[in-house]
Amino acid sequence: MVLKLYHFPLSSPSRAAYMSVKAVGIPADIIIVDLLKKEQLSESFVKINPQHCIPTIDDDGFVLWESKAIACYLAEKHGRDDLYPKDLKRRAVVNQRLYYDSSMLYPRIRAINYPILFQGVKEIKKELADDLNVQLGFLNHYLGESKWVAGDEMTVADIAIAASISTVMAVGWDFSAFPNIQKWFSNCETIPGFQDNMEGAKKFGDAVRKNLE
Ligand SMILES: N[C@@H](CCC(=O)N[C@@H](CS)C(=O)NCC(=O)O)C(=O)O
Repeated sequence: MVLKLYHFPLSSPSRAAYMSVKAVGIPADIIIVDLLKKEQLSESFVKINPQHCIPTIDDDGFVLWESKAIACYLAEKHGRDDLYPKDLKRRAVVNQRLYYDSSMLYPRIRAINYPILFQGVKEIKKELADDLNVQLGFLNHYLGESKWVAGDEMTVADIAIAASISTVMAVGWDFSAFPNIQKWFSNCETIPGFQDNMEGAKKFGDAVRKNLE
């Protein structure tokens, strides 16, 4: 049975899972769950994923959510050691970058955008902007040491972080202090599915900027 990906293109983690599917190169049935219409709370979706979050995959009855877990599972299942290296230390660095995105970078992006999109907040608070810029500084530093975020090859860590950074770019963030991120991001255009990712990010960025007017 073909893989099912429950997806919403405005969501950065979901775009990361989408690009992972494309990068691994497997066919998939993309099922849109529109979060703006609260479709994730439908009885049928909650039955599939009681945590009702996207991205979620159904791989012939095996259901999994969390974008990074999905990316690693698919790369491992399809023998894509380039995307998720088998070598212990290389994999450890990929994992470190994935956890950095999960626990440091993406939460700062969400902390800025979620209140603007859903809670009527009309400004980006300086403390939140500073917090995000600190994390962007770390990413800029990693990218001064290697072409890709976890070494000289593109991995699932690049896919995850590219999805996050696409969102930040789309809201119109100032990246002038982060030249290594800018250079890396232009290389990310080679990630399969990257243009679709940018379209979703643009819709998200437009919605945020509209609410800031
Ligand atoms: N850590 C999760 C984050 C997933 C997540 O927060 N998904 C949000 C959209 S960005 C969602 O589905 N929200 C709807 C809900 O939780 O009801 C991942 O990387 O997949």
